[in-house]
Amino acid sequence: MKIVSSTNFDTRRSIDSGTETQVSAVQEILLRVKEEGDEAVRVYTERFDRVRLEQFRVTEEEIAQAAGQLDPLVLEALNEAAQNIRDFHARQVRQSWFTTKESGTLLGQIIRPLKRVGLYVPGGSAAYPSSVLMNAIPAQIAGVAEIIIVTPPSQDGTINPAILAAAQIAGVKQIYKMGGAQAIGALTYGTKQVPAVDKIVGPGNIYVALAKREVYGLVDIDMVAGPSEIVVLADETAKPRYVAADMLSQAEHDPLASAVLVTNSKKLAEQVAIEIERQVALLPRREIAEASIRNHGAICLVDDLDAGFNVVNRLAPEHLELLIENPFEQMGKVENAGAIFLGEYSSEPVGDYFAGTNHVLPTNGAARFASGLSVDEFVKKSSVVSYSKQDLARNGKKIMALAEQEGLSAHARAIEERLKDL
Ligand code: HSO
Ligand code: ZN
Repeated sequence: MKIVSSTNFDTRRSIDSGTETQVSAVQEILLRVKEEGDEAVRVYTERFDRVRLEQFRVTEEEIAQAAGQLDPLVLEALNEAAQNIRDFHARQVRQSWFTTKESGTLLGQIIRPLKRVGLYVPGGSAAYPSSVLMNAIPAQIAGVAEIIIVTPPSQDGTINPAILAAAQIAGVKQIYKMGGAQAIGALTYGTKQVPAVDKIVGPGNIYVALAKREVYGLVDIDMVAGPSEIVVLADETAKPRYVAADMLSQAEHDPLASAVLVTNSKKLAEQVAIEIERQVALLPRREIAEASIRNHGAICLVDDLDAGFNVVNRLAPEHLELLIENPFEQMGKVENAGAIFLGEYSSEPVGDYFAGTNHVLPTNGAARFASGLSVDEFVKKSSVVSYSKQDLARNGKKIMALAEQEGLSAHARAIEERLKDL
């Protein structure tokens, strides 16, 4: 693994915005689903997932049977993780508020949940039950009345039991066997079998991402998450074994994932490079992890920790581990990071699966301006004004002046009509 002493390197990747062929294929699928509903979804499911389905909805029996097919420890872990995620996200709930002035005017903000949310869950090897919990539970805590999962079926028309079990634990009962752009179309426009939603969240392949981009505005969407990233900021007190293992934990996600060590210790840098080579060879997903480390991995040697924090803030990583002597004293120096993990027992997978924090986080430098998935993404706010007679009498002329200045005299007149009576 390369050790770079320059602090100029960047891990930012360009965002895949699809080829023209992909974009027009997605547009055509969306249009057909809009016009033909379930029948179009049926045709595309047959073409892409190689199974013909009359009913898309997963039955209650199918959901109920799923848990029994899982290792009991996995089931127990999913249940406990779900509770931790609930506890963490319950603290994010914000209250509606009202404030009254002495003049009698009342202002406020009402927070209401979205009514219906669609959650896309990828199929195949990227079907993560943990992601079902991470997306569904914040929606539920926000008070979303209907959460709908769409996920592509396998060729025999079944759904991965771990996905169904996670959905059941999260309390999601509406699950539809459909994937790709056709599922995004069904959620956006609604079909006889699938109700239209207000927002679509969850990761997917390029077709799903392009379809979400196309329908944005008709429905809301979450951000489009890129490949996983980890930055470890470590000093000489860090254990090279841990640093390497944590970097590889994210490298195994994707050949495009990025794992970076930033350290002021030359010795640690050298030891981690050796450890990564040793550990990567032992991984079942070795090829993926190796490609990630080769193309998007780096060890960055800095003069001191302050220089290290500068690099971290420039990278604005999705995940940041602080494996340094007094992480709490230094944490304030982190300006940009999706999630911060402090101390040697806070290995990133703790957060990926279990601690309760969300693992849907801003990637590709977006931590400069964006945050991880939270309850906030499933609510909307209405502002409230109840203006008093006294305030209108006092401020009516000012409002009229602003309206006239913008050339909007009907606005001014609406105020004037009332001023006549005051
Ligand atoms: N680290 C991934 C989430 C994940 N890890 C799911 C395991 N399963 C992106 O934050
Ligand atoms: Zn992960």
